[in-house]
Amino acid sequence: MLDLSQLREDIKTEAARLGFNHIGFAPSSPVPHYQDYLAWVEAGFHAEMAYLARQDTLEKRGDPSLILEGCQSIICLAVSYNQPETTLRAALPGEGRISSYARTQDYHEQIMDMLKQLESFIHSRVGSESQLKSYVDTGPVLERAFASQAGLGAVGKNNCLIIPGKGSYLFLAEILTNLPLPPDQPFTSDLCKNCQRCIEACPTACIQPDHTIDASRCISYLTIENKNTIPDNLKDKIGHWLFGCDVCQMVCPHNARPSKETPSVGTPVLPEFLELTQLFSLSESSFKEKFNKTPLTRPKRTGLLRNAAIVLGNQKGDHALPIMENVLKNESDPVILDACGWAVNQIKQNNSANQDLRDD
Ligand code: B12
Ligand code: SF4
Ligand code: SF4
Repeated sequence: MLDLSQLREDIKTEAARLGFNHIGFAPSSPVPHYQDYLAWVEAGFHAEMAYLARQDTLEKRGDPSLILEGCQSIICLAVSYNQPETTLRAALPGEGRISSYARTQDYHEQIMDMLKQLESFIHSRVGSESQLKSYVDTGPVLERAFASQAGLGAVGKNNCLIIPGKGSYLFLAEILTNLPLPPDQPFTSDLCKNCQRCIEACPTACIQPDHTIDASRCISYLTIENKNTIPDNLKDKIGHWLFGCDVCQMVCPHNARPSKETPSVGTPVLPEFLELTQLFSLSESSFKEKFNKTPLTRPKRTGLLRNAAIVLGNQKGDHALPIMENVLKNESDPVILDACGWAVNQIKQNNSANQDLRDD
């Protein structure tokens, strides 16, 4: 007879050995906050991320047994990643900032390896007939809502899963299973109370009052997932963010003094701030080589150069002008051209405003 409580304890021990920092168990049904998710999609807040609104994935998000037949439990896991070193330093002229999660090698592969090892362990204990399905980020699963249901922590107003005393610089992952593992108590405390810091600090004011965000305005979306030009009214809000955005986490008091955990995703391979003008000399192949296996390949060369041009336009530094003008002459990609054209205008307008001041 299988002792499920003992199995649960053994899974916890093995998960910790593999490098998972937190673990909790949730029943797979009912799906927490599914109606909130549907309302979010209905409002169009998913922007161009069509996969989030596809009928088949909508249904799977609402019913994990459509992903794994007979699904009964979700083993929710969290892995800490490296926190920003210098919390509030702005980029120096010519530099762009990389969000903290993106500085190590791509987490998907690393965490999936850990999940596969945990799967093997469970199979070794209960036999291969038990059904297991692992995801990290890319599956049609409400990862934050389930992590909270499994007792890990609360979803803050900034929409991030926060673990008390540990903060929110965490990746989430899960294993769906047909094993009826005893669940944890859901996390019910409100960790935000009257705090509004993230809402006030968000550069694009995209944080909604209901623990969700309007992704179409979020800098993380605009600089990573968005394949097109960035709307002019949002370009200046990007500030110094070359890739992703950490503002709503950096201002969060739960990240002020979290007890640091050893990240299992390794040490950073990219700096916190990257020199921007050098990016414009990268060919497609040298771009791939330089950022190989890091998240910076996600927006491709086009997206990263678009972002770099916008940051340079925001900084209005004269030194970038000849480089931007050269790109305008030699580049054919409309997305890069749009961003460089805007940047050149920003720098020139700034120069003539300074000239006017000198003339006065
Ligand atoms: C699409 C996506 C994005 C989009 C949209 C983000 C968003 N906030 O909706 C964009 C590209 C903008 C994005 C950005 C980021 N992302 Co992202 N993203 C996802 C993805 C794939 C789906 C998220 C989603 O479904 N969004 C729709 C909203 C409505 O759902 P939700 O975020 O799950 O929110 C639910 C909870 O708020 C829940 N809820 C729970 N408790 C409570 C309590 C109350 C009172 C209420 C009302 C609701 C509520 O209700 C909502 C609906 O179910 C998940 C992976 C996954 N499969 O879940 C990663 C994920 C959320 N991203 C992650 C990360 C790390 C980031 C960034 C920090 C990266 C960066 N530095 O740039 C930013 C953070 C931006 C932010 N403030 O949320 C992590 C978050 C880890 C954490 N600690 O929360 C995840 C879980 C990936 C992972 N496996 O680690 N992301
Ligand atoms: S990631 Fe940046 S832009 Fe997106 S919600 Fe947070 S602060 Fe706002
Ligand atoms: S900054 Fe304040 S309101 Fe925002 S998530 Fe953190 S505690 Fe909650």
